[in-house]
Amino acid sequence: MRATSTETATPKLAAEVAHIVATTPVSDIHTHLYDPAFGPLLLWGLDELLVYHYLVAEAFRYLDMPYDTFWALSKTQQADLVWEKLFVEHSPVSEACRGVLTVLQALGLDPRKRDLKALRRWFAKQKTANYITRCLDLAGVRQICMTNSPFDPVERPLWEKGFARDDRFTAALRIDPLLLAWGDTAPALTRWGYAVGVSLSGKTISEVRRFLEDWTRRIRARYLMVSLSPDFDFPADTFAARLLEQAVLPHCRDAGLPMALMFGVKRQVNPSLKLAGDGVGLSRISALENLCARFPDTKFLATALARENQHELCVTARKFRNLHVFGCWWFTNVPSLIEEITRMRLELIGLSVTPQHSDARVLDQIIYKWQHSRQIIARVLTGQYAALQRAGWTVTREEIRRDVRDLFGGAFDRFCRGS
Ligand code: RAT
Ligand code: ZN
Repeated sequence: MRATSTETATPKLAAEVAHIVATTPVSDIHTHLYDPAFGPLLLWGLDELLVYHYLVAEAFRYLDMPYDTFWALSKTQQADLVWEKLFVEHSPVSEACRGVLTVLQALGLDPRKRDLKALRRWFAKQKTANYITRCLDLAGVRQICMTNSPFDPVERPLWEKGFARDDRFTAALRIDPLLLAWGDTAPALTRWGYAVGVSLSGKTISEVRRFLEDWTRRIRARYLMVSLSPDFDFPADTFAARLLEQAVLPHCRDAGLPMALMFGVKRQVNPSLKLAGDGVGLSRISALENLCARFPDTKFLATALARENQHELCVTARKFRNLHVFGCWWFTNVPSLIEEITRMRLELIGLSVTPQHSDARVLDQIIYKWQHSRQIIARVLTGQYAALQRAGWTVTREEIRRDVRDLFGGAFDRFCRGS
């Protein structure tokens, strides 16, 4: 069998890259975590880790109770069941299960006795403020970008009231209801003082823009974002395409902010699973191509959920410098696919990419998501540098540092700044 590039790298090169990747702080550009000022919205701890929807979906493969019976249980009881099914009755080989163990190990806890109660006692003693710092340190994360929705009734009042920001937490303006459920959203905007009608008249469009301006300013958004279903198309005679074209993209251009498009989620293929019930489908990357071509002065961030969309997405990024590809999202956030996708991206678009985000919903998850991804990114990068060595090019330590800084937030920041 032919040796892979990583195997032919010198141990010194491999160790140097691994060290730099392990110690370069990362800016996590998409999470579902919250500034501590949001109190209970910032989830952390063992039970939250166990009832993560990635794990709940897996547990239901072994559970034989009705869905509603599970949902009627307390969080602790749900966590007990997930633990029993996924860690005790079977070995926890899936990525999401292994993640829990990586977190416990990094925190210095030993789960080998399978004693959930003892582990819970340790978590009960932690204080939020210290714990946040501990998780960020262990994960090597310097900044966390939240996902912030003005349409969320729990989140919205705090933004309206205002609070002292923790500067480790930045914001992104999530607008799925605006683009994907306009019929329900228009009345809400009217209630909040924006004079919109259901048909997209000139007045309605300028009021939607005013809404976007207000919220962009209020939360200090770094970008705007939406997750799209596989059938999203552009141009198209849909509210999503028309609102994007007439209101959202002009706003992004004028505010100098990117629009993040996350392609390929099939919402609620199994509603009984609630948050765990979404699936994946193949998207039309041609829609993104059309957007990038039609709006050359607007910046787009994009990721895709389907493995089969990844190559076309990279090729699109080669054609449009107003497009920045990011992350191995959700179902692609497993080692085999991260490795394949990251290598393909480096081979096709070099270092002008942000290879990973965590998508963490529970603070502690940043520890495993980044530890696991860092190992793979280091391996892929080492392989690329080894191939350069064979072509007669050597990279200096400072150049490796520069490259890794770019992958871990530098290229993203530059893209957002437009320089
Ligand atoms: O990764 C997830 O937790 C998903 O449920 C989604 O939130 C997805 O990441 C999204 O942002 O739509
Ligand atoms: Zn997400």
